[in-house]
Amino acid sequence: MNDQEKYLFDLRGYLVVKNALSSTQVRALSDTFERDSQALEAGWAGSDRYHYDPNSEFAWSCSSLLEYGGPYIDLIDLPSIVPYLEALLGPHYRLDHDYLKVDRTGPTRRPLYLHGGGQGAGRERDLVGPHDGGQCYYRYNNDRMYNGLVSVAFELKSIKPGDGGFACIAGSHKANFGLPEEWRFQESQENMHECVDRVAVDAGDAIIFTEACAHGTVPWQGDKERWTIFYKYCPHAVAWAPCYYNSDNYEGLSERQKSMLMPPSAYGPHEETRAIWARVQNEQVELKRLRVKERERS
Ligand SMILES: O=C(O)CCC(=O)C(=O)O
Repeated sequence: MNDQEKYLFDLRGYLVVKNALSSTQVRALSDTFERDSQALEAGWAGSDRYHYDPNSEFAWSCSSLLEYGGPYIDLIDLPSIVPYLEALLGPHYRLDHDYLKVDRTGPTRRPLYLHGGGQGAGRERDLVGPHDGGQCYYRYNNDRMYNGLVSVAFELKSIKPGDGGFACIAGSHKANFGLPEEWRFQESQENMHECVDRVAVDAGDAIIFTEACAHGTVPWQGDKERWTIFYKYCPHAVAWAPCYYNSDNYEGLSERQKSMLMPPSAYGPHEETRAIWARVQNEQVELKRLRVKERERS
């Protein structure tokens, strides 16, 4: 992350990384999603943080884009994004949750709902974390930036000005006053306040933003659809999703990717913590084995 990018991120709370994905990656990610007809129809895949299937075999493990494997595993620790995450979160951080959403016109079109907004300004009206105890922060000290939650939005299709998509109030990650409530919700683009920046990007670009910046989705009115993959990262000591990853559930992870999927703790990817979670994960394997046996018996 160069000095210009640091300046802009600190000033505005977001940054566009051009060509974060190659065209081959965009195609592979899109083709994989397209084959999942149920998710395509729903316009949604992955875990966010509320979607938990109580019939799931694994404790904590809500569905995740990582189950698609291949190009979705590569996104966890993507070389074009790593320098930004290191500058914004420090050398160690974890992937907290992921999802893919489709924005389209028609009855499923989402209204603008601005959320986030510096220094806990959103308070209980805030979607990011009404009980986060101030963890949705942005601050700068000791010559570096600190963030409670950083989102990487990978755009799989180009977004023209006026289509809709990501929007934010640039600079609001440092705001001291709460967002005026009358600007928070809008059903259509016409009534959005002019202080809301709309961000047009090309397929393969990534928008990196701090969740402390008041942000949301502009109601879609493009001719085509918007397909966006979100990977959300936080310091090791912080957790947003109530469901954690279990790295045993996914194939072909590097050691670094495994450490980024570890459940939260201030120790991070420390030897002791690894040992604790390795034991928990082994017990999950045993639990699964016993469940299958029980099912076969009954
Ligand atoms: O549609 C977008 O890019 C914004 C998504 C959003 O509001 C979020 O990730 O919290």
